[in-house]
Amino acid sequence: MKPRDRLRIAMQKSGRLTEPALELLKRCGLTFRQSRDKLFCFGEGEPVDLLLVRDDDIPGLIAQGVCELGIVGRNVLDEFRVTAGRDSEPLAELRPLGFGRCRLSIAVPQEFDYREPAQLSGQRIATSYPGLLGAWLGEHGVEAGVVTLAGSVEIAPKLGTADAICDLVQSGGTLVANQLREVDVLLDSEAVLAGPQALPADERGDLVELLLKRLDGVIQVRE
Ligand code: PRT
Ligand code: ZN
Repeated sequence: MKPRDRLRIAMQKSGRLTEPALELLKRCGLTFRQSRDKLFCFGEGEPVDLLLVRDDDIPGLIAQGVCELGIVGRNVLDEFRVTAGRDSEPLAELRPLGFGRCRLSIAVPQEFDYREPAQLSGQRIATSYPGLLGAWLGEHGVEAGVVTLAGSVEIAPKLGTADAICDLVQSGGTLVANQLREVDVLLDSEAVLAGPQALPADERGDLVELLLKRLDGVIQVRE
């Protein structure tokens, strides 16, 4: 790929992380001219541009070198890290960002008397995170069926397509509404700044260093 002298940051186009991510970048002194299609935003002060994409695409875009940094949930970053092939560029969590907090948890129907992971043996578990769930089941020596769903995971037990679920939980309201109970936490998540393990050895690497310094200042003030 041709070297670039401007830095690219990928972030969610429209969703829970969009507003807080834009706010954080603004506080780091970055402002953007919004383009009409809103996929690419040109940075006005520093040579830093934004790519507005689906959150699921962010780790792959960093791994391919399309952008240097991404703001994404740890849940999405770690799922990519668990499932990416060995040839894929290894990614790093550079900073936790303190917003978008949630947990990736196992939840079971209210009547399931859950005490330990071993009880999931032979059960079907619906999730959008087959990599992280598979790793957790492996750690606990549990062999279960993993049913991968893109969305609406919480209704799978009611539909009879799964016995339990592994999904993101924040307030717990969605679980209650579906007569489910959170019983084990696989991952504590929040938005993170993701990047490649090895930063580019050119101006873009220097820009990342500058941005990290500003970010640390902003996060310190907020704490
Ligand atoms: O379109 P795109 O693919 O970009 O968006 P998306 O729909 O995949 O993502 P979005 O905007 O829903 O979430 C983006 C990120 O926000 C996630 O990857 C998490 O890192 C973080 N986050 C924080 C959450 C939640 N809280 C959350 N509560 N993501 C999803 N939820 C969902 C959860 O899946 C469940 O359906 O909200 C429901 C549970 O919420 P409670 O409050 O009822 O427990
Ligand atoms: Zn998504």
